Amino acid sequence: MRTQIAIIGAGPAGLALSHLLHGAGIDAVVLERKSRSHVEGRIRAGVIEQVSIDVLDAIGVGARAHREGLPHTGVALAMDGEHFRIDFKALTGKCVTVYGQTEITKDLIDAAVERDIDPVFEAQNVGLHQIDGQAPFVTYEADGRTVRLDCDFVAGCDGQHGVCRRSIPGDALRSYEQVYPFGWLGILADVPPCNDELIYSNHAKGFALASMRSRTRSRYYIQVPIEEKLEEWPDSRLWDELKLRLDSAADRISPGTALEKSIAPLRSSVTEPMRYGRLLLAGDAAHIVPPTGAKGLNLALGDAKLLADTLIAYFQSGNTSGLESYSARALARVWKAERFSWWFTRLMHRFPETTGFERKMQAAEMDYLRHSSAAQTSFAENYVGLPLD
Ligand code: FAS
Ligand code: PHB
Repeated sequence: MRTQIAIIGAGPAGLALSHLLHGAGIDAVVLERKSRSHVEGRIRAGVIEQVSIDVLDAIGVGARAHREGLPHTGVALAMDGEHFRIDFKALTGKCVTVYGQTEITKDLIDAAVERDIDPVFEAQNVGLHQIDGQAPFVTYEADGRTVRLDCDFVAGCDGQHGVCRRSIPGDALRSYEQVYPFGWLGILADVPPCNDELIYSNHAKGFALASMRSRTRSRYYIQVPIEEKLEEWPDSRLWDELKLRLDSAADRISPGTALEKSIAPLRSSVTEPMRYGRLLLAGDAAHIVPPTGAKGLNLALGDAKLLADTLIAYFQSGNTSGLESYSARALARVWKAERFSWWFTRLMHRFPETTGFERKMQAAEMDYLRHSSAAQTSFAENYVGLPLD
């Protein structure tokens, strides 16, 4: 078999890339190791930047996000019983949209099937070959057969635990990482949200976040020690803890049965460069952000757009300069999102080893943010999303 681009992974990065290339008449095959129902069932991000909505519209799959997504013009921050709102619409003219990654993935896959892009699900043991040469190929197993797929390029969109980044020789990579000493315990429940905008709270007992998926489905998170076990958190205990940490909205929190409950570790990590020969990385395959800044999904869609433009320029005009600068251009945006996510995580969480002085720094930073329009504008610019290029 032969294609122009072998795309590994049917997450937001891989699927968006396949549509953008399809729109430019470039042939691609998407290989995904999980089943379609597994990929469509995952509960992940929920806040989308305008830049990401623009990518979905460019692909022609943004209609449902516009119809069912909730535009948010601001966000509430709280610390030590004080809370205030940052109006990013007034400060930047832009807003974000609350629309689940689960729904985006369904929209991308439905449209892919309609357009005969047909991702290959349950493709096992994907292997990359000759990615440092002129004629790379990929092998995988499907329906008990081993398939060889020759291609011009491989797009590594297979997330943090994928095969692509691991296929690059260690001495060709530089990795940067910060692991946080806590995780996020998240709950999804069909109860009305306690507020019409997100609330980020830095409480003495730890961070808490009130988010949502719709006006009838809520998503909440609390900070827990990294070694915490899910079984230690029956729903009732979690709702009590949320009422404690989201004190400004406690009387509006309606408990309900968990549809999904999980603990996710928090990590910042970047792998450079995002290109190795004929392999180009995009999304979580190259970088991870803590979810505090809601940047993971948005970086994945941003990378997909940048990579698509790069490959389209190459195939349409033989222009290789985009290929040469792809990694630097993508990383320029990635590092800014990493910085914002790291800064916001440090501001809103209680670190076990925090000294009195560091706590005072958090309080002073929050007080400055509360009273400075310059600080709020910087926050808003980063939260609504920095331009692609
Ligand atoms: P993805 O991980 O989404 O997709 C990669 C795909 O590649 C997967 O479908 C995987 O099955 C496939 N794959 C992996 N290895 C393969 C192989 N060897 N062969 C074939 N296919 C392979 N962000 C937020 O902003 N807010 C959140 O609340 C939030 N929650 C998250 C919770 C979890 C548990 C995780 C992991 C991430 C969360 N994120 C969140 C970040 C998330 O949104 C990611 O940034 C986003 O999914 C990245 O998209 P992709 O780069 O496409 O990678
Ligand atoms: C979510 O709704 O899942 C969500 C929202 C904002 C974040 C992280 C997660 O910062």
